[in-house]
Amino acid sequence: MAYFPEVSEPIRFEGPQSKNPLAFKHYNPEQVVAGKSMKDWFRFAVAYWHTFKGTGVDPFGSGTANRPWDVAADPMQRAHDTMDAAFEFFTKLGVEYWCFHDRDIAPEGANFQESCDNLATIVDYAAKKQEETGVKLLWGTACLFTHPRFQAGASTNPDPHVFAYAAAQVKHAMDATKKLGGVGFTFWGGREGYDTLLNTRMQQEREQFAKLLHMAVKYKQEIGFDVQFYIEPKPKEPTKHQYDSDVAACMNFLREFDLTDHLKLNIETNHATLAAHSMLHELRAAREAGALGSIDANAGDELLGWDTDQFPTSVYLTTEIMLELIAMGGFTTGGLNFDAKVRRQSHDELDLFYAHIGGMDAFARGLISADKIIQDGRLQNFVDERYAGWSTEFGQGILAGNGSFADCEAFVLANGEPARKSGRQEYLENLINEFI
Ligand code: XUL
Ligand code: CO
Repeated sequence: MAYFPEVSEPIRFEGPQSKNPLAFKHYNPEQVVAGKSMKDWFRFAVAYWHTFKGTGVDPFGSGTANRPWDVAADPMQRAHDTMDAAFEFFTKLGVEYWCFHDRDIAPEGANFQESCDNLATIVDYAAKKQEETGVKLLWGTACLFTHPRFQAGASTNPDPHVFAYAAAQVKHAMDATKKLGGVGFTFWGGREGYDTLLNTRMQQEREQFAKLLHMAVKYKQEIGFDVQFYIEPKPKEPTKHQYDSDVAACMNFLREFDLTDHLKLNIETNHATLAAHSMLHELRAAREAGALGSIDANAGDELLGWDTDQFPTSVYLTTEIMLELIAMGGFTTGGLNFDAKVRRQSHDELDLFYAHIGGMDAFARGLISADKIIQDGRLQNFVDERYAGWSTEFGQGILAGNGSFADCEAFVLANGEPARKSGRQEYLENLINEFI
């Protein structure tokens, strides 16, 4: 059975003149830009949870979405049907990767063992689908935040019984990811934070989180699973304060608990903005720390202070992202995962295509603009010139750690007042706009 009959063949690139809403206007997978094909730059992935399991429910109303694959009475039948719909969608859209939480793809059973069995059954089915289609797994993860047992957190729970549950669940989610050939595994601390400090031992909870991650490192070595772990910063929601609140907090956490060799970061746009940072800031911070692993591509609403997880459509945003990605030389294990959901009123199946096509086209335009900005060279030259003083013997001496207050004083006495130079922000903003 076809779940997307209106899309009879794979979405094709038709070029910027096309008026076909079911065609790419800019994303041309094999087109080479900045030395690599578009598809290799992006490594697009579809997020199983939003696209196939999202219902459109909000705090004021029930689900609105037509999801004909998620209707059978038997939960395992629904899980199989959903997997069919997912692979039909991946292949028609033309993405190479997908991402999932264990509980997105298989339902909780009556007890832990039954949940594990459900997962194993569906993973076998997904493995077959991957083989048939060539679609691959970008990363897997464990859902440690939906079930009521995790109401006070998973690894950061005051009760070690819940910690044990979370760890056991991660073990099986890692097995599932390995079986599906996943190249990454993500830890988003769903409820790893607090609602109130009045009942919380903050430092102990942070230590508990680190202990779980160390167990995961040990386990991946035990099972010979060559996978890249990611931690995904988010400052709040669902908890008031999440411990891995932004890139800086995550880097501090990883250093404090000796985990920097084992985890990179998965940066999400709407999480960056919730943390009162731009996506550019978070990407820059992670990249310059050598820790940028993967990206959850979405966007927030400028006026809403929660995680709206919208599809990215701003070419300015995608240009900034691609400037960072090009500077990094592209992903190794990571990719652009559309951790984004269609709006509640966009309730039919076609909206899922429009949303992803729009996101992919926005990134294609961002890549092309970013490449032009780099080719043009004026932006880079401006920055190089701005910092030129640090290339002198005096500047280099300070950076090498050989400077002293006495040297600085002598320099000022010899050279007098520093000349001020304009930061030229408006000039640079205009320059960027030349290419967008
Ligand atoms: C939640 C979020 C998650 C993670 C995976 O805000 O981004 O979907 O990406 O658990
Ligand atoms: Co995410």
